[in-house]
Amino acid sequence: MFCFQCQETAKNQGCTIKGVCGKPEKTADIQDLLVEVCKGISVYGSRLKEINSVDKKFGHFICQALFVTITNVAWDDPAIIRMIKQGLKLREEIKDIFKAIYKNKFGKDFLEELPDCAKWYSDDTSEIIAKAESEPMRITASGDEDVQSLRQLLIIGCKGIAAYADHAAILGQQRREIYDFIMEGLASTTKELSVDQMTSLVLKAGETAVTTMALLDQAHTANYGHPELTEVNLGVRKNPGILISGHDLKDMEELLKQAEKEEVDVYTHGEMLPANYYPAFKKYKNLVGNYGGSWWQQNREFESFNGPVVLTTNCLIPVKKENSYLNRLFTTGVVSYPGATSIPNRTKDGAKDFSKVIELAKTCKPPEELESGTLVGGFAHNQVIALADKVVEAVKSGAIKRFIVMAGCDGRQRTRSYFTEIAENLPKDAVILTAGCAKYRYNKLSLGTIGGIPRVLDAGQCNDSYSLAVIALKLKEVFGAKDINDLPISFDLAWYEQKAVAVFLALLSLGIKGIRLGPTLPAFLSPNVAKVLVDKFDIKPIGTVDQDIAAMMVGK
Ligand code: SF4
Ligand code: SF3
Repeated sequence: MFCFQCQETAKNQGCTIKGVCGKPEKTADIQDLLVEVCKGISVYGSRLKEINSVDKKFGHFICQALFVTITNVAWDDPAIIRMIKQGLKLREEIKDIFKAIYKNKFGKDFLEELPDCAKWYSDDTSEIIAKAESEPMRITASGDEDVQSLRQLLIIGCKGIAAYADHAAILGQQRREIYDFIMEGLASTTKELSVDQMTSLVLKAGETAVTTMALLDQAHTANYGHPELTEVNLGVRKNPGILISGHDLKDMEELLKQAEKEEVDVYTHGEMLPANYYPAFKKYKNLVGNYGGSWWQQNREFESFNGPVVLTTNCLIPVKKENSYLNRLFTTGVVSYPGATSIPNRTKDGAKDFSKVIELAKTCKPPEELESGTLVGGFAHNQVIALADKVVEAVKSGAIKRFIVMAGCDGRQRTRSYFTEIAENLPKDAVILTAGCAKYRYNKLSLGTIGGIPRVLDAGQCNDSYSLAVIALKLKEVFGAKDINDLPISFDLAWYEQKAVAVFLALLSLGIKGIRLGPTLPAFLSPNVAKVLVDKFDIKPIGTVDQDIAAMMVGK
C-alpha cells in the first residue's frame, strides 16, 4: 500500500504498511483499485462528453465510489469489492455507449489504445483481490515528482468534491458540470500532461468545489431552512437515546421522524452537531442536543453513550478491543464496518428504515452525562447577513478588529492544541469564523461576545465553509473593498481529510491569499508544487501561536 491522502500520514510522508488511521493494507489496495475503476469510467465519460451528453448515473456512481475511499469511511472489504464490481459493469456500459456513438458519428470504429483502467475486467472476487494486491499503486515510485504530486492533489481534491456532490444528489440536486469535471480530472491522471496543464486542472477543481458547495448549501437550505442562532444542549436526558454522526442531513431527518413516533431521543455527534441549527430539525422534541466532541474521541464517547450509534458518513474509526459498542454500531450510505449493522439505502420513494436502531435503543441504558450547559451556533450566511448591521457597526467602531477563519477538520495529533491556543490568546476584539469539526478545539471555551455577537461564529459543517466565503463576499460589498484580501479577515485552517482539501482549493479559487494551513502541510505536495502555492497564493504553514496571532492581527 501507499497512502498519503490525509494529514495523519506516517512521518508526513506516506503510510506503507498499515494506515496510521488503522486502514489495513488490503483495504487500502482495494480502495485504490476502486479509484482505478473510477478512472476507467472517466476515460470513456470524458471522451463521450466531447460528442454527446453523459447520463448522470455514471457521474453519481463515481462520486459515491470516491467517497468510499475517503479517510475513515469504508472499512468493510466485501462492501468495497461490491462497488468495484458495480463500477466495472458501469464502465463496460459507458464503453459500449461511447463506441456506438463514436461509430455512428465518425463512420469508423474507435481503435485508440487506452490505459489498463479502461480495459481490465473481472467479476470474480479472488481475481479482484489479486489485482488490487498485485499492483499496489505506489504513486511516488515512478515518473516526474511534480506531475505525480499534481495528479494526487487533483484526485484528492476530487474525492472531497465527490463527497459533497453525493450529499447534494441525495437531496435531489445534481449538476452535470460537476460530474463532467470529476471525469475530466480523473481521466487526465491517465495521460501524460505537463505541469502547467495539471496546475490549471487543479485550479479548476477549486472552482468546481465552490459550485458543489453552493449546490449543497442550496440543497440543505431548500429542504431544512436556513441555519439560525441556536443554543444547543450538551447535557443528557434520562431516557435511552440514539447517537447520529456524520454529515448526512437526509438520514438525520428520517431518523428523527421515525424515532419521534416511538418517543426515542436523538443526539448528534461530531459533524452532525450543525443539524441542531436548522429550523426543520429544531421542531423535533426528541432532538435533545449534541453529545461529546469530535470524531477522534468516539471510542470513549460511543462507549459512554450506551445506546445505538448511526454513522452516516466520515469519520468512523476502528472499534478497539476494549470497546463494547460494535453490536450497537450502525452504518449507512457509503460507510461500512465489519461486524456493524448496515442500514440499506432508501428505495426510490421510500425512506431508510431505522426501526432496528429504534428498537435497540429502547433496550439500552440512557447515556452517561459527559458535560452540561449549551453552546451557541448557527451562523451560516443567512444568519450572519441578518446581523450585518451589528457586524458592520462593530467593525466601524473598532470593537471588532479582525475576523479569523479557523475552519476545517479536527484530529488527534497533539500539535492541534495550536488551534485552541490561538482561540484563547487572540485579542478580545477578534472574532473566529468556523465550520467543520475544527471547531471542537475551541467551541466550548468561554470566549465572550462583542456587542452581543459571540466571538466564535460557527457556520456549520465543513461544506458550510461556503457560507464563510459568502460572508466574506458580503463584507467586501458592504465595505466597498476592491479585493477580498483587503478585508480584515485572516485564514488559519486545519485540515485532516480530503473534504478539507476541496474546501482549501475552493478558497484559493475565490482569490483568497495568505492562508495558513496546519498542523502540517500535505505530504502529497512536492517541494515544487508547494512552492507554486506559496508564490502564487502566499500559503504558509502554521508557526508559533504568538507569531501567528501577531501577524494575522496586522493582516499578514
Ligand atoms: Fe495513512 Fe491517512 Fe491514508 Fe489512513 S488515510 S492510510 S492515515 S494517509
Ligand atoms: Fe471532520 Fe472527519 Fe474533516 Fe467534515 S468529520 S470536517 S475530519
